[in-house]
Amino acid sequence: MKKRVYITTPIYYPSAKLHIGHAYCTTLCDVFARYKRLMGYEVFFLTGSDEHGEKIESKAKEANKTSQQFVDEIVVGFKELWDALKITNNDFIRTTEQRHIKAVSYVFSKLLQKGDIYLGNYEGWYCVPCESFWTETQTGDDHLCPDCHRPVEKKSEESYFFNTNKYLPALMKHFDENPAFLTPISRKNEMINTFIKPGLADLAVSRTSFSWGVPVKEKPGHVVYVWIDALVNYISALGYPDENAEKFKKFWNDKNTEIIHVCGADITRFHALYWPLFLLGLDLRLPDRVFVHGLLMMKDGKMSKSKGNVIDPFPLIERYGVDAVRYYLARETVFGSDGTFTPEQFIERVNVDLANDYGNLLHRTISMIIKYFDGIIPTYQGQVTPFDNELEELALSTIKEYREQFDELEITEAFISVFKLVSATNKYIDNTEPWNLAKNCETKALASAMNHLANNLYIAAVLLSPVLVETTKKLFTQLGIEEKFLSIEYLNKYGVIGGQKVSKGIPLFPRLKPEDEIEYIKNLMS
Ligand code: ME8
Repeated sequence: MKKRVYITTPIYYPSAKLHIGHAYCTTLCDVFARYKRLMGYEVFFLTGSDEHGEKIESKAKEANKTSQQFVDEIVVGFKELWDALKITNNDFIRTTEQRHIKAVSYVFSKLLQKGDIYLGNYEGWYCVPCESFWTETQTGDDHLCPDCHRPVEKKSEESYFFNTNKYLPALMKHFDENPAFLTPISRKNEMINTFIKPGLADLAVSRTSFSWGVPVKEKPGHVVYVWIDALVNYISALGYPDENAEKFKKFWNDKNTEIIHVCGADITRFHALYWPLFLLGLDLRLPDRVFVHGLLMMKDGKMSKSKGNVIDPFPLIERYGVDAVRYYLARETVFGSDGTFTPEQFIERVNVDLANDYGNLLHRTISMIIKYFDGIIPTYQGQVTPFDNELEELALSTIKEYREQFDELEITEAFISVFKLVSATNKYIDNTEPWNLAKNCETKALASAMNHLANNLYIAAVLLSPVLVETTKKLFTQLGIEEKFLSIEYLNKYGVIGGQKVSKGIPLFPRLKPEDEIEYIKNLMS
């Protein structure tokens, strides 16, 4: 069993402000990182910015700024967003940092010396926004980029290429031997059918048409093309090329570390094919998993500035709180599938799950404990009411299921499991009818009911803590539970909570008025 995890997000382009799609990926990785820490793992969680390339160079010119000034300003906004979303990354790598530039130069030279990179001439169809060359067949008769569907232009330039065929058999073997390497499985099939079967093209790895990049020291005029530059962040952040660097030894070279790259479906082939090929060229270990998440769309299709349907996460966080936004992102769209952002679903998710099911359960429980037991949670007495056994079994099986799902990155499913437990706990109130137990002076059964409610709320709160980073503390405070109980070790046995003094607090999630809030969110789209 691996006890360390290295998890990465893509490093985003600072060509514009980040939107809800970027927030989606980073939040889900953060939720996973927090889950693993909760389970006692040592985690290194990395995100960053991919700052070189033609697009940034031209955007900076348009804005009358140097490329460095331009990216510096935008990256401040990245970091502010991650702070607002309470992202717990252990490092933030910028590709313009010296530590990264040094690694990229080293990688390029090493692959060149080994003969894995050769000088050639590139002719192809180029998409400037995606910074990708495409073949004739891929762009079709209309010559449109297969990814973003914008027109591509014919380009020819001297370029270095990475020889993909040399390591392809080794990569295919890795695919065969590690079925979980690329998931969801549909992505693996897509890679094999779209890229491997027709023959994987050698990848252009240098450019002469712009200068905002890491210079190829062996050939003045060439800069390292964006994908070697970008992907190397995953090791430069750990100290590579110094293979004795503490972090590199611990989080890359040690087999006890599970290495997980998360990326969107738009960049699967770079992570699942080219990156492992580069690593094989560098004689480095391959990652354990590449997990591909789907893209968040808007009702009218892809998010884009020109359509005016981009959602900025900041005002959402400000108005609804960080936990509502994090929960919506983790719960609404199955991690691994495409999803659609709608204001209606956002409000419904917050109202139904968080305000009604979860928040209300806490409110009802606390009110009853105050009313019937002067605010002290009765201690656990085993199974007393006819409904206790079933509820306990469900709680314990939920913990198990949740862990299995989370370990497989089935994050949405894991939270669905927790909310089934929350619903069953609400149902337990209807079944046990505490008000009748009180009326009939069935004190032992009433105490047991209150204890089970408190214990189930506690379990749900611990399981939700990777996503609800502020609410969990509020719930603990209202139930009088000490912070040390926010740990997986207390979840092995049912009934640890009891004897605490509860206190009434403000509702965890106020109920939102759908019409007003839907209008508010619609006005945020720009
Ligand atoms: O591709 N829905 O950067 P990028 C969900 N620099 N996720 C989305 C999304 C959406 N609508 N839009 C973007 C790059 N993303 C390169 C990466 S990595 C070595 C280099 C997320 O700024 C998703 O994770 O275009 C996607 O893969 C990534 O942002 C692309 O970010």
